[in-house]
Amino acid sequence: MPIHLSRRDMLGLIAGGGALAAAPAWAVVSPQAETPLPSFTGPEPNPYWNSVGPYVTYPQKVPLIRLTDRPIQLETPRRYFRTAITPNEAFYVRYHLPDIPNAVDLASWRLTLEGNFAHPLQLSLEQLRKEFRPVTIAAVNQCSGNSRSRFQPRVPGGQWGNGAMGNALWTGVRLSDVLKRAGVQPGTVQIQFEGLDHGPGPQGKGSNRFLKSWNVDEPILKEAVIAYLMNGEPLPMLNGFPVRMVMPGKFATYWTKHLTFIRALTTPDTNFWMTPAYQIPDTPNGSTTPEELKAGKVKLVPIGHVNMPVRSVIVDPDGAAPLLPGVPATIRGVAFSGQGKIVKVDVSVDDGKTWRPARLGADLGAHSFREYSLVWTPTSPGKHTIAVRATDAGGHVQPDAGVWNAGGYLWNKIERQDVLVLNA
Ligand SMILES: Nc1nc2c(c(=O)[nH]1)N[C@H]1C(S)=C(S)[C@@H](COP(=O)(O)O)O[C@H]1N2
Ligand SMILES: [Mo]
Repeated sequence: MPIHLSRRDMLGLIAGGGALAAAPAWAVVSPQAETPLPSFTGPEPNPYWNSVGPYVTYPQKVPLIRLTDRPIQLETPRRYFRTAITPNEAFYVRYHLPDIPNAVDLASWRLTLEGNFAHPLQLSLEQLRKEFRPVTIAAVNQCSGNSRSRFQPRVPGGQWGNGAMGNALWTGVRLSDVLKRAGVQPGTVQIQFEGLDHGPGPQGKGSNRFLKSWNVDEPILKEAVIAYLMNGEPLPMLNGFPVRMVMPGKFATYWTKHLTFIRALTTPDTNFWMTPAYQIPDTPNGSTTPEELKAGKVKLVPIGHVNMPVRSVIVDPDGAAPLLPGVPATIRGVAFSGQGKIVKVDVSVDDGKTWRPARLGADLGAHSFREYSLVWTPTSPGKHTIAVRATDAGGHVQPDAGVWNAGGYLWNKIERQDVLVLNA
């Protein structure tokens, strides 16, 4: 049975109440989960928007598309991207280690700041809420490997469709305020983040804790938020209850869930999850070729060196039903960028030959999803290919070529959707 927590239970918890006494019961598996799945999901001739796994219900979640169970990886179905804010219960889930908390006792839980600080701290959730100024920001959390199933040639790793992303209003405290109170001492080179999950990672790599670190002078540390609310509610357990890091503009691998340890390090972090994992080619767009890689010509850097490239997705029409000539259809979806707010979204109904500007939805801030829409009244019957192309304030425009790198990261090629228009 899934965990059922009423909103009151959760609000009670966040007010500093007792344990989250949830049964460690896990997935409710739908019958089709045992059926073998196709191993190839795209991109040609007809890509699936999502990955092809079964719909499975986990605690506090609507049915999501399961890639793996240990560690848990769940993708958000396409229809939830019609709106700029992704509902908590539909927000995707990604872990690296199998042993994850399904209960956190807030009476004893503390955010611990240790290492090279002048005043090591142990902060309760109550203290975080009361003793630091709250801030709220809309920001997209996107997995580095979102859309990895589109890569050609294909690369190992979770074969995500486009749904390893979500946008929420995150409320919490500035990391910099907490660091200031602890007093980062001279000699600190990096700040490290760790959550409550553990368990064997890739064999023999010392990867049994998911550790991520930033250089101490990295500007993102000034913007980062330690979030205790997601869309105004306590975070779902699977999205990092009680607090998680929010690193606006950066890929989600740095958005540590169940954040419990912040360390001031005096030597750089070389753990598996910093290197070799989550490294990208130090090339324009992080792109390379299998040949260059094999020849050992490619310098790799942590994916934290870059912000998320501009991209957009088509949600409607989804090609499931034909359109009718003379009947208006709304083309819509969301666009976002880690490199400046979305200023323009263009739509094509002729496979990218000609473009027209879409209407943009509300501006929720530079790091948010932005809705776009365009009403199209098809006139000629037959197959039509819709394409969507976003532009950000930094002048970056989505490319019409896919990147390639061994991690399957940074996908932002212009998306297409085929639709059939019937005879009148
Ligand atoms: N504690 C912890 N935090 C983590 C991870 C993890 O495995 N453990 N994975 C990271 C990665 S790679 C991603 S894509 C996001 C996923 O966030 P979500 O599960 O809330 O969607 O969490 C990040 N934070
Ligand atoms: Mo990720």
